[in-house]
Amino acid sequence: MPAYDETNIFARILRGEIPNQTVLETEHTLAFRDIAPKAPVHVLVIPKGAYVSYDDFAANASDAEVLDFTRAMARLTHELGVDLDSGQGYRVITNAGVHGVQEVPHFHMHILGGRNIGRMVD
Ligand code: D5M
Repeated sequence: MPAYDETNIFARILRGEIPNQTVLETEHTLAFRDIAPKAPVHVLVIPKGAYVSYDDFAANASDAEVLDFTRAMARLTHELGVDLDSGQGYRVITNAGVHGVQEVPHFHMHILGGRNIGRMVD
């Protein structure tokens, strides 16, 4: 696992050094609008802890952090109006490392919705 880079942009957001459009904040989780949205709904969900990737988070975060993050995701899909009860639906993705083309080395999930996201093809 690469060392966590404290200078990455999401670490700076968490430290309050740069602004963000917060959608939800809980004890261990922050969700904010993506700066370059790929869909009408495009929200990034990050743990407040210093984790590089999904595998880092899943292996090393506390149960409380994992539960808080997971429940925040479900709350967000509902509050953003894209959960299955809305009749719409959404896509959740995370990019990791070189092949995943991860730009920001702080674990994050993308929630995409508000239109048909299409098939996952290259
Ligand atoms: O992509 C990282 C995502 O983070 C990409 O969709 C742009 C977004 N981004 C980058 N900087 C910001 C700021 N300052 N606010 C909000 N969103 C931002 P990935 O390839 O998943 O690492």
